[in-house]
Amino acid sequence: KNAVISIEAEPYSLEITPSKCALLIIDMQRDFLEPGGFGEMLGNDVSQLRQSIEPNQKLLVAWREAGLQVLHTREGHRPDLADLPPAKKVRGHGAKTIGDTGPMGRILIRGEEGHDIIPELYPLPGEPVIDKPGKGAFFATDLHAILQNLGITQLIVTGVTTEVCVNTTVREANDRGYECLVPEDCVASYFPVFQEMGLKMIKAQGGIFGWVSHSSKIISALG
Ligand code: TIU
Repeated sequence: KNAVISIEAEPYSLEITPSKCALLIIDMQRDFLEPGGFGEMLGNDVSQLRQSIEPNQKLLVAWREAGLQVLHTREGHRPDLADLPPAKKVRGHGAKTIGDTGPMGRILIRGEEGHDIIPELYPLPGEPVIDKPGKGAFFATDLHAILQNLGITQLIVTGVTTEVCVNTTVREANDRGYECLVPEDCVASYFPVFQEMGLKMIKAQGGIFGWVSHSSKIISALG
């Protein structure tokens, strides 16, 4: 776990120390990935996101088998909505917005069915779950403190959506000194063009925010 391994990536290979590298799975929640949730209510096609489930499962299994650190995040708010900015509550102008009751309970509210992580990627006891009110996983959460306590300096960031919560989190992490690698098959967007551009933005300019790779490259490097 302390031996450095090289993962083939763009714009160039990333050397990781597995004991210092965590798998951070962003917002693989029923509200984003299942019919009847928040994502579909916003007018999106959830099948675009569902393509990332199987690659995430394979990577998660390999990462757990190697005995490495896994963390999960969930976007959502307090049942009393006290942490929901009014500007976010009204966003989208839909008939229903965050906090209203949908087919999977109150939309994006902690403790509701739709807010929870999909069964395919459900956290194991002992894997930290970070509840976040915003798009970035560092804003108003204890993620940075937890990563520091664990001695983590590198992140494999997966989840949804590529251009929103994944990109925001990668930028936040990069500014805090973490090296971030994004496996392209383990992130997804409702919009194919945003998927493509969201990944290009990360790796452009010599890896301005991080590295882009594929789950198969990570799994083979774990060997
Ligand atoms: N997790 C996340 O990306 N939250 C979003 O609201 N994403 C959308 O793309 N809507």
